[in-house]
Amino acid sequence: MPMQNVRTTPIDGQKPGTSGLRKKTAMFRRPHFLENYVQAIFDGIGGVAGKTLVIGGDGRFFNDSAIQIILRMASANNAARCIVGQGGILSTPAASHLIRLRKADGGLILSASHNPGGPDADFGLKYNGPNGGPASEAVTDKIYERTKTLDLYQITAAEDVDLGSLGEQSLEGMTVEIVDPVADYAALMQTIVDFDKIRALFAGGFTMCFDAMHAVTGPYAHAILEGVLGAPEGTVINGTPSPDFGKGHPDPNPIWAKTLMEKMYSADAPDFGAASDGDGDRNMIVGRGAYVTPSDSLALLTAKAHLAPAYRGGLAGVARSMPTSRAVDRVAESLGIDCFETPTGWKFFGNLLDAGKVTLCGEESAGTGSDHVREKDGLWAVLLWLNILAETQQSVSDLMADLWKAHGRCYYSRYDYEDVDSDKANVMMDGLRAKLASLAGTKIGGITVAEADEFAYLDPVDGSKSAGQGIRIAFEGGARAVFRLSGTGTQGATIRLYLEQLVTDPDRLQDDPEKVLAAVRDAALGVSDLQTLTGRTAPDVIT
Ligand code: VG1
Ligand code: CO
Repeated sequence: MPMQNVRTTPIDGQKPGTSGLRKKTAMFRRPHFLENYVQAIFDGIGGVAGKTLVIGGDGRFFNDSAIQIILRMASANNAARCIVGQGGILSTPAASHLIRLRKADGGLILSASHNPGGPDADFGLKYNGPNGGPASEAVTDKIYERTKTLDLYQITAAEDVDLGSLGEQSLEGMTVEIVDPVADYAALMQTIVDFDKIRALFAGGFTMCFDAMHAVTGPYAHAILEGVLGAPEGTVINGTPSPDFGKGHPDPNPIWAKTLMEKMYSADAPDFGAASDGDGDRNMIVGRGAYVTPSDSLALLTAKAHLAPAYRGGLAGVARSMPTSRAVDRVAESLGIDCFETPTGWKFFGNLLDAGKVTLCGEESAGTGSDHVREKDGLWAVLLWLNILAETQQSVSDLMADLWKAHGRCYYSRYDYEDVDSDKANVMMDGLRAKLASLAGTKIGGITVAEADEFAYLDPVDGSKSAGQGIRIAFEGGARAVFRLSGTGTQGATIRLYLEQLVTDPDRLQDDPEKVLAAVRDAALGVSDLQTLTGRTAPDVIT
């Protein structure tokens, strides 16, 4: 039956960013927009004839309709099989795992992650390769090139697939297999962390609050934390995925996960708090009255991972994205293992993980992961923390205090200036770029620049190069400022300013981050002229 070739014309602006293509939902719903992009993915990876694809998303508005379109296109392009999460749901790490487990040829993940969802909010689509990880730049470049020449896409005119029924169905000769989105992922987690230890922890009265932020981790957290691990019912809050995330912003940071933060800083705070984002790949960790920055969380997990069964033999190495604080570098050094610095975005960790050079990796944006999948993994990070808490019987704040005592503390903060006029943002970045060569040795506000450059990455595995990955200015005395433009926004430009100050003085390990970072903040604003050039006197979000 009816396979249609639909004539189309190239659509501008289909260039994948840090993590796939993200646009306003309304844009994705325009005639041919989704179809063009999906056909460009299929063509860009050399066609899907005879291939197996994993498909699922974070359940946001348009998730299910988009999946129906993708399935009809996969069928028309002669794919052999599509494995789809029931109800169209798969968290990003669960999708990555399924691709690997089922030896699929790749997968399509429908999500705009931490961006809000709904008809007036954001939507996104990302292709992951056979290793389960986000496509490399070489592949996304091919996909983008194809979007510029596309004049035809293929789609069948079949009925909708029933996404609710587990098992196999046929769509014009292609097999559609609907699977439980949680089962395989939960089984994988049991092979990594010590479930018995964590079960005993909860049985002993340990309390926790996990905020799923109305997003995809709800079903996973209910099943694993409250189901298998025996945490009391009510441990998981906001645990039912909704198409607009309860009209919230599913971004696990102290600003957007305000309810959880208030709880954790109240008199009857539980022992442990955590949150995850829209598609389940990010995590926020907070102890009783003790927020842990994602950079510090990566450092702590690196120091203590050996307490979990999967990492008992030690870590091959670790990696962090460039703007992530250098706390993990110090832990890696003390362990005698390599620490790699990569550009922002999980796609740059894939080669290092595949080559066995690193076991753990992470980003300042609340992403942590390991070689168990090829995506960052929110719930995994929470489970690894639980394993460590169970083994050490220490509180979160004591664990952090010990870490800082041993390695010094990297005070850290990120300022986001959102929806800035793109031209103005570029003028600021260009201005900084022009100054870089002459900055070393100059004194800005009371601190002296040690070195300044624009980060470029040479992949040690395949030799590929990625230039223009952010401007970094290191100061004498352990401060650093990084500037980059976001690659996930859907409106204007977002300037990210990352601030860091290393303190090793044992008497200054419990200070107010804002005060400690004041000097480097002033220096960064001074050298970039950010406020004058963009007209912004304050960031929209500070995390
Ligand atoms: C942001 C973060 C980056 C992360 C990316 C995708 O990118 O800074 O660390 O990998 O989002 O995360 P950018 O280009 O906006 O800074 V997610 O959870 O949106 O898949
Ligand atoms: Co995400």
